[in-house]
Amino acid sequence: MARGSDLGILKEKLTDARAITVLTGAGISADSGVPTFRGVDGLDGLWRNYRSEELATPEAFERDPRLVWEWYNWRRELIATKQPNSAHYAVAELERRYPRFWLITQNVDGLHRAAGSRKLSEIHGNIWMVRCTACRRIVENRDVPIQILPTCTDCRRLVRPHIVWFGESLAEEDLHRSYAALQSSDLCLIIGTSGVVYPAAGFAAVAKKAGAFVVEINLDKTPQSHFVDLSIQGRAKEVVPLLLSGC
Ligand code: BV8
Ligand code: ZN
Repeated sequence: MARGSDLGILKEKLTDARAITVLTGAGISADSGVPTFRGVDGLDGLWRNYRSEELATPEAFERDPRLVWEWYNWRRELIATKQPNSAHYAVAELERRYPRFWLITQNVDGLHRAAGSRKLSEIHGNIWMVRCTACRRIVENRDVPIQILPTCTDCRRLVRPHIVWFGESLAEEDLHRSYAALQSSDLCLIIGTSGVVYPAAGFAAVAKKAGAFVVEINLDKTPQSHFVDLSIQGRAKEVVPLLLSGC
């Protein structure tokens, strides 16, 4: 559980902070019942024993778009019944309290937006958005279940999830916005991520190099725990709301 002294240090940093950047991963949505990727109850292996790195690739979609859509449909059905938790709401509240604030999330579940966050980059996309494989038209689609090989409302060609797959680059705008925030913040909070997938796994180093005080809030230690200025172990829904009192 989070040590009082660590929380004390973090609250001090929050009091002095002028610009805050938050990076989140699947761990912040775990308390809402959304499976994380790795870890015992992780996504990997949960659906027909496939690992996300096998299905979340352009090659897998090329090979078998029906299989990939069945997997995303299964995740959409799972996420559709989930609500943001107190950690998502606390992050949205930090956005209201700090004029210079940006949220970078790796999560495609849309729960940050549902909690009221607006100053955010969903760097790996959003599971409720689809993109046409022909005319690249991007539209919101909240059908549950979704038609298994959904087509474009414009040109009727096959659409794909508007999500960044392994081997695909992030959107230039998201990369630019994320680096600008990381390089201009004096406090960076890294919440619920195992720090394995790049380029997001390199963001803590970017913030630290720019002089930010970097704090990790995570259930378990991560490859970054030795690197950050403060590593707090605990559940996001318990620790993150504590940051609001006294700052
Ligand atoms: C790219 C959308 C240019 C899909 C995702 C450098 C070195 C090595 C490899 C690479 C590299 N650069 C690029 C690569 C390749 C690759 C990569 O990083 N591979 C990894 C596996 C080594 N990266 C890419 O392909 C990226 N593109 O770089 O393009 C390029 C291309 C090719 C080659 C060079 C350059 C694109 C990556 C994006 C892929 N898409 N998601 C979908 O969701 O369907 S990634 C996906 O996995 C998530 O978005 C997230 O990013 C990642 C999962 O990580 P986490 O969110 O952290 O989740 P995880 O389960 O791992 O951990 C949860 C943590 O929470 C745990 O620590 C746990 O302890 C904690 N926790 C659990 N419960 C709680 C909690 N904490 C608090 N409270 C709780 N209750
Ligand atoms: Zn189209």
